[in-house]
Amino acid sequence: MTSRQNEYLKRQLGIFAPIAAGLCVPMAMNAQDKAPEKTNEKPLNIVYIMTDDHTMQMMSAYDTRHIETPNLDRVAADGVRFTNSFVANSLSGPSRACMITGKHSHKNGFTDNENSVFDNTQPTFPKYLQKAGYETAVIGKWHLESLPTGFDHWEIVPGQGDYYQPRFIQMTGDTIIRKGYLTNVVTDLSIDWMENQRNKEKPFCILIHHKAIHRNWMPDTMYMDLYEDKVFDLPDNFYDDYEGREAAKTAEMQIASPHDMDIIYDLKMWNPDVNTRLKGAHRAIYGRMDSAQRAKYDAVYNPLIEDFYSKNLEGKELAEWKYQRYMRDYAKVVKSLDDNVGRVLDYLEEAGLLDNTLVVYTSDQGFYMGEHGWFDKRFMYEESFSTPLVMRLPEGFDRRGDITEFVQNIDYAPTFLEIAGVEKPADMQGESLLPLLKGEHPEDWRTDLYYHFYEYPAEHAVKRHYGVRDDRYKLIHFYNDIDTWELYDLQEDPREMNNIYGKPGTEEITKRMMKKLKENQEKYDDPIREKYPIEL
Ligand code: SGN
Ligand code: CA
Repeated sequence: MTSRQNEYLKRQLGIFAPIAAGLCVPMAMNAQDKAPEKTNEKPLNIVYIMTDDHTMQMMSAYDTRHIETPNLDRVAADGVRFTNSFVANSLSGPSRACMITGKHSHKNGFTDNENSVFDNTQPTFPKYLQKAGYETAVIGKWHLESLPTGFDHWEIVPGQGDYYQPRFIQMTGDTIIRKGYLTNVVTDLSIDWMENQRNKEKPFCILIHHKAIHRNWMPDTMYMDLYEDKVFDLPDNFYDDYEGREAAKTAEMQIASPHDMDIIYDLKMWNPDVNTRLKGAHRAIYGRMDSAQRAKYDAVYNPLIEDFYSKNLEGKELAEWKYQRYMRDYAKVVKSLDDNVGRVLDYLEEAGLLDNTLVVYTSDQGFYMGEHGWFDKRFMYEESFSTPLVMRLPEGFDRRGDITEFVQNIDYAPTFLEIAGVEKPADMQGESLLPLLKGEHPEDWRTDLYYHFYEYPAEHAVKRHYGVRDDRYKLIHFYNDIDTWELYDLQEDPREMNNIYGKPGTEEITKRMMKKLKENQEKYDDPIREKYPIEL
């Protein structure tokens, strides 16, 4: 647990003792407190599975180049795949806050992982669901610093969580250690709650939040040697020089950089005689393994370590070796996740719940798998702005295949409310996806998306920025200690290599996109527009 979280936990358990006892907490619910109008005879359950840093490139429902994810694809096959799915702020805590409130970061107050603490007295969709008679639970990564409210049951990991022998914070305030590999443990706890703990008279909503596939990509023992023979294709812009993109030049998320991607921590090439920035963090993680896990780990990684140091790789050879190592470990962690999503689907089927349950699979944001030479996220560029989103639909929903409308993680809360028959609160900024799930194509559906990233100065050094994207163009303003604009034609330049902002011939497009940016900042009421007013 971080010291900030620890402090908050203590404070909160003192002030809000009723939370731990599972009693009601006073909160700022507004006019929408009225009794829900039920739209379904038999209310639908919601199983929301969210991973961390899982990107479309590594999910075969979206991209078949790298790995197979049969269970994730099963979710999509019995339902829908969103092909234009995006986040509002590509970072864990902010993304989770957007998701749970249905509001952009400037409205829910959780702008970045470093300094924000989620005001847990504000309205969230689980609170509205509880009022509508749902039983709610969250298990796994939480990352909002304050404790969960609006849940009948919760068990969360402190901060980023541990892959092995994970620590969990329980509703009593105790932190306990559970044996095993986190992805399996989160699934065990979730299934146990659905089967043995919840009130089966009520509809339920469970948020199953995995740490996988977050850095530093530690695999489960059974998959430690998986993909070791696989050679992943190098993205064609792996050697990007960031020409014309000032913010990209100073970002610290390059696979090739010894500072950004740590050979010991990230790539597990332990060597007592080599000192790296994050060497200690690797030791702490290794130290959490039990003897059986460590034996398996050593058996797989020790020969790789020996081989690596004997080769003395340099330059491009080293960069490409790092890329392969990164892809393999990431892919192994996805494999366990995929298995565990399969376990949840199997459980729902065996328990007879599948017909009456909406199953959602998504991630807190996308990730770079070597595109632009990077790992990590944060940028409004496509790989990290987008996020996988597939849904298995319950009986009565015949829609199958792709939904191509623009959707964003602020839409999940209003969707779940509509499913529960609760009217969308006036201050919720997202749109319910229910019409899309029913096969409708609302004419007034949004035609552009708004984005705002705040976490700077911080790890990975990605400058603050906001922007707007429509079906063809993207306009971004990097601000704070920089003042640069970027404009992309996604049709001509889908990899966003060519910043055309300020180039002759782009005047009309720029004007149009500036207008859209201004409109979105007004629509969502982002105060940044007072600091950087857009003159048309
Ligand atoms: C940690 C990671 C970063 C990562 C952030 C945010 N560093 O700080 O690489 O960008 O989390 O990730 S590490 O050395 O601790 O692994 S997020 O998904 O939680 O937002
Ligand atoms: Ca994340």
